[in-house]
Amino acid sequence: MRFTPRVHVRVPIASRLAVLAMIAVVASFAIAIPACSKKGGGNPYSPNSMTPSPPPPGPTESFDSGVLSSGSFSHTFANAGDFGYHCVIHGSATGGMRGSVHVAIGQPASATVNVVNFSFSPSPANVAPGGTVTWNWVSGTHSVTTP
Ligand SMILES: [Cu+2]
Repeated sequence: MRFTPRVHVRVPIASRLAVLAMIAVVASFAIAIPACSKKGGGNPYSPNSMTPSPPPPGPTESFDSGVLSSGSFSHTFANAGDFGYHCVIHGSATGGMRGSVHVAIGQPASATVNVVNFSFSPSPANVAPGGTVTWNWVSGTHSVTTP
């Protein structure tokens, strides 16, 4: 028969209660961690749900060449962003004859877009903030119009 030594240590009741209190605190932190989170700055979630909030509205540009069959139209873009436009005869904000302008730092100060064959070429046109886009009517009767 083997002899297994046992060591009995008496732990005061106050120490036992302190350990139980620490366990309770750690458990409550674990419960408080939300089920979803996102790294990075800002709070992308609505206060009372885990549904992402819609992005804040960006800068807008408003321009309208009117319906033209020849000549040109220019617009200067103050802010960076992506701006769509369309022809009021052959397109809309969501379909048909549409184009876009990409305004970003590092792009050229000006761009030229041909209005030809029921399309805008190139699209997107790229310019820097403060840059000007000029549309040249090559064929057909069209407009350059923001929604
Ligand atoms: Cu058109």
